[in-house]
Amino acid sequence: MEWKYDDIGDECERFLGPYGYGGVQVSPVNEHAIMDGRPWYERYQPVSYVIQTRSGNERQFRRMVERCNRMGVRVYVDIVLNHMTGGQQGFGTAGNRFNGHEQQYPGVPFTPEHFNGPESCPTDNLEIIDWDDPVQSRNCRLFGLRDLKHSLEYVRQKQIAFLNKLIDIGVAGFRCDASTHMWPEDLKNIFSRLNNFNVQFFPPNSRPFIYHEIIYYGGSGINPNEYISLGRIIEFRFWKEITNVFRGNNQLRWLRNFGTEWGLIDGTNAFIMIDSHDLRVGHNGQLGFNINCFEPRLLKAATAFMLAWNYGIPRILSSYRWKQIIKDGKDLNEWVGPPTDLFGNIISVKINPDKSWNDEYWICEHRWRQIYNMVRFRSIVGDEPILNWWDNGDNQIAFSRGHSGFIAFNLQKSNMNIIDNNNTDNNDSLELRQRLQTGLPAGTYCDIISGDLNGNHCTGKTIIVDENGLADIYIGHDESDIFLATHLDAKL
Ligand code: LAG
Ligand code: CA
Repeated sequence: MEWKYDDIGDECERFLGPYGYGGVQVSPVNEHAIMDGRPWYERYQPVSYVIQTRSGNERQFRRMVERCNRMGVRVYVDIVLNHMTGGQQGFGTAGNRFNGHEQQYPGVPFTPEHFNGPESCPTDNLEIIDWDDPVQSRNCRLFGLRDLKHSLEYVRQKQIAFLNKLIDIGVAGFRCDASTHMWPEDLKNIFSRLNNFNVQFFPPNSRPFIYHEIIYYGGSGINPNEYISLGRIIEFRFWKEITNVFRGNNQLRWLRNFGTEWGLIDGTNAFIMIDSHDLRVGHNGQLGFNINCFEPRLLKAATAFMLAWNYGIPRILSSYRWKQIIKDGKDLNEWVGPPTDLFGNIISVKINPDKSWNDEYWICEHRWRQIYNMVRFRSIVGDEPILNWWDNGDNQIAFSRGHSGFIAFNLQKSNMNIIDNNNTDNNDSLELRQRLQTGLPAGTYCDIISGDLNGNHCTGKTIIVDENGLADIYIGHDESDIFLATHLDAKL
C-alpha cells in the first residue's frame, strides 16, 4: 500500500522474489485528485489515466514492472473504473485540472454526458440509497463519486486503452475496485477486449488475472455469483469468519470443514485476505473486530491459517504506520496517508544490513518471519489435500497438507487479550501437548514460526517425526506465537 515504484522494484529483487512471493499488488497507478491532507483514499478518485502518482511516474512504473517480472514476481494493479472524483474541483497528480461538480475531466477527456445522471439513476440526489437495488447500486453515486456510464462505447474505449497500456507494460492482472457498482455485462465487454500478454514476460496467449471487489456478507445484496465468469471474487466472508474464530467467538475445531460448507463461494473462484487497505481502518468492516497490524499476534495467527488452508488465492497487506486514535468505535485518523517528508514526498523504505527497516514508517507485514515463512509453506504444499485433522474439541487444532506440511494451533483466549466474561471453558491456560500425525516423512524438522532455517541450523523449535509420521507437538500457553508449522523444505 502506497509504496514508491522504485522501492517495490528493489523489494522484488531483494525480498519478494527470493522469498517466493508470487506477485505484488500496487495502489492505483493513474492520476487522481490531490486532496487536503493527502488521505490514502485520494488514490480512489481518478482524474485521468495518465500513470503518475506519488508512487512514481510512468517511467518508474515501467522499470518496476520489468524488475519484478524478471524475479518472477507478477504485478497486479488496483483499477478504479467505476467512478472519477467526488464533487470537489482541483488538480490531479499529473497536473490535470478537474471539476467534479461539473463532471469535467479534461485529462481524459470525460464530460457530463459520460456519467450516469437522472436518466439512469432513480434517486433524487443521485446517491446510492438502497444498496441491494441493482439499478441504484450500478447507476448511482458511491459516496458522491461521479459515476461513469460504461454502456457508452467512448467510456469503454478510454478504459480499455488504459488497461491495454498496463498489459503492454507487462502487468499480470488487476484488482477491480467497486465491481459491485458496475454491470457485469459492461465489465465483460471491457475485459474481453483486452490484449494478450506481453510475450517478453509471459507465455503466448496469456490473459490477465482479475479479481473483483464484491463486498458481500450474505443476504439479499448483489450476489458475487453474477461476477464469477469475470474472474476471481474477493470473498469478504473469508476474513469475517476467520477473524470471528481467532477472536474466540467460535471454536477452532469448527474450521475442519471451512469453505463452501460455511456458505462461502467455491475456493477456485475466491480471492482472500485477513486485512486490507480498507479493513485496517474500519472501512467495509468493523474497527475493533477486524484484525490489523495493531494486534500482531492475532494477525500472524489468522494469516497463518489463511496460508495453510487450501482455499482461494491469498493476499497479504503490507501497510504503513499511522497513529490510531479510536473514539466511539471509529479511528479519527482513518484517513491518514503514507509517511511523507516536509515536501509531501513519500518516504522510501530503507532496509538495514540486519534486515530490519525503518519501521517508524513502514509496517512491512510481508517481512514478518511468521508471515514470509507461511508464504513459503503455501508454495511448498501446493494443492495437497488437508489430511490428519486433529482437534481437542475446542481451540486446539492441527492438520497436514498431504505429506508436505504440518501446522498446529493452540488458541488461548487469555493470550489473545480476549476478555471472556462468561468463561465457561477452563481451557484458558492450557498448553498443547500431544503426539500427533504430521503426515511427514521421518526426520527432524525446523518450526518455521518460532525461528528460521538458516542452512542446516534451526533458530526455532525442532519437531522430530518418527517412521510412522508421528511427532510430539508442544505449544505452551505463553509462547510468543500460538502456532507452529513446518514443511518438507524445513527438514534438517
Ligand atoms: C472501494 N470499494 O468499493 C475501495 O476498496 C474503497 O477503499 C474506496 O473508497 C471505494 N471503493 C471507492 O473507490 C475509498 C474510501 C472512501 C473514500 C473513497 C474516495 O474508503 O472513504 O471516500 O475511497 O476517495 C471519500 C470520503 C467520503 C466522500 C468521498 C467523495 O471518505 O466521505 O463522500 O471521498 O468525496
Ligand atoms: Ca457505477
